[in-house]
Amino acid sequence: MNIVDLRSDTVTKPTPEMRQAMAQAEVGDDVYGEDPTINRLQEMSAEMMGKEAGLFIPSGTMGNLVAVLAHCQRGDEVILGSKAHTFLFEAGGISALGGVHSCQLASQPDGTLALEDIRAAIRADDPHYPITRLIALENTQNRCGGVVIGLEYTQAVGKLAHERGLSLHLDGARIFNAAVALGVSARELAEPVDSVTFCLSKGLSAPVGSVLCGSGEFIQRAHRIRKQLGGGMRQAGVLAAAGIIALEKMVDRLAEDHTRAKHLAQGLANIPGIVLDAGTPYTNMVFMEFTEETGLSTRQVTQRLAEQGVLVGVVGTRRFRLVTHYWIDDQAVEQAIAAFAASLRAV
Ligand code: TLP
Repeated sequence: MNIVDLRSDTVTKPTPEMRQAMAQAEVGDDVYGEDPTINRLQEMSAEMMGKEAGLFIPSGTMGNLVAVLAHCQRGDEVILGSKAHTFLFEAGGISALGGVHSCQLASQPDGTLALEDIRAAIRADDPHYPITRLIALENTQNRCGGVVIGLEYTQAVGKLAHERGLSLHLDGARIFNAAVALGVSARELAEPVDSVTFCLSKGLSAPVGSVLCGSGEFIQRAHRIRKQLGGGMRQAGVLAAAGIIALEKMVDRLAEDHTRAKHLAQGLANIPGIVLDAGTPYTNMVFMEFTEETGLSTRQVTQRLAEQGVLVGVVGTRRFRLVTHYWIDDQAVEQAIAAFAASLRAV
């Protein structure tokens, strides 16, 4: 049976071209800065993000952690969204490992933080308070539906941050999805921010890795922190080689994932018992619920879907996230729609 894995775009496996590049990659000891493939990936990444330098990091989670620790001292505060990945899904690393305090503002349905909320959250200079040091945004915003944050908004937050002497970090795990959806370059989207992480191992299909980009001085600090966290890798050029293919070949095709997500949503909308989130999909994620009237539990539905080869992400009671990616073709979309129709039919 063909398995249609819609749980996440993190499940993507490397393409044949990536596997070939990995096998042939020139490598060296990256802790000495001697891996030519990693150096090339970092240079390409910095160029694509419009920053001075880049740093290859094992995961998006570590990328955000390194960034926050490079911006903040212990006891400093980062302003972020209540639905930010760094707040929800990074195991509290910034607090546990960095002693960084978080100020969570309500993530708005469009993925933004209200500018007036940010303004009000910036602390006065008072010994009772932690020092506000950093603002963090996420684009696309995962838990707000994979929604795209516009350029003007990011510019407004950048302006506010810099006027108040703060830095702005962007969790751009899916910044290329945002760029493709908006028809702008990732460089433009990252222009207002001081640092940005993006993932090679999601929609871009590389097996491992993220890149953190920022000023030369910032990346130097980040380099030491990555080492402290045990993220200094040696001959990881075999991984970076796949990342280079990801950047060269896999960015523009993300539009196909967005189109397939739309087809998937259209097919699901016709099935009695399914309610799609308003506006979904914005990019490669479809968020949906099935109604209580179906008389089925979340577990029953996921089991029925799995029996038909369809794997979905459970994000709440009767609530799923379905993510399209390189390994989901038109036929997989049809298989998923048919499986939902069959699974939600009366018990
Ligand atoms: N997100 C994963 C899960 O952790 C939820 C997913 O399936 O979407 N930033 C954002 C916005 C992310 O969505 C993720 C992964 C990360 C950072 C972390 O990346 P990794 O998994 O490489 O640590």
